[in-house]
Amino acid sequence: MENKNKIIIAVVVVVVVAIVGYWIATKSGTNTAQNGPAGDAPAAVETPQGTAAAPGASAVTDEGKVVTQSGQVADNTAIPGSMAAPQQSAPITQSEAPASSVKLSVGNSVFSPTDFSVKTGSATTLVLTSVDSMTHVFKFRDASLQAVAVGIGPGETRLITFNAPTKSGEYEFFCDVPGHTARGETGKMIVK
Ligand SMILES: [Cu+2]
Repeated sequence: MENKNKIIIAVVVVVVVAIVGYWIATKSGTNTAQNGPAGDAPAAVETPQGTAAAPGASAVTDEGKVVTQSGQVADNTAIPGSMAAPQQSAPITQSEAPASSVKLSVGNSVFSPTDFSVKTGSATTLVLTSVDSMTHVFKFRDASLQAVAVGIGPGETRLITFNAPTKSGEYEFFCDVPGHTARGETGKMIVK
């Protein structure tokens, strides 16, 4: 008789643990669905100057110009990260990137794709993702684009919106982390 009671208690405990476990799993599943990778909504934010593709990034005006927080046209020759420069965004998920953006991944000694094309003078959003366990720093070789720089930590995605050059041509980009360019992290932007 005593053994039978012990068995019943054990069964009840197992059932309660299973129900609580299922409830916690369901609850966290709901939270993931609310914030998570399945959420394809762009991270775009409205600012007084215009629309930014993600929090922290420079806004684009209704006229299609990338501007600073004070409303000046962003200066591609400014010191990276300075007030006059186009700003990189806070970290985002890849699915939060705008559909019209140029998406680049970097890792394992290569950019993918290695080149991309943009229209002269257009407001261009570049989305950079680190796909390995390293930090990478995207930069252009030409001084006319020195302000367009994005640093991403391991596995991180960030974007930058800038005014593409008005002069057509090829603009080389590279990873500025020591040793990464030599290993093959380079590519080119074709402006036409
Ligand atoms: Cu790198």
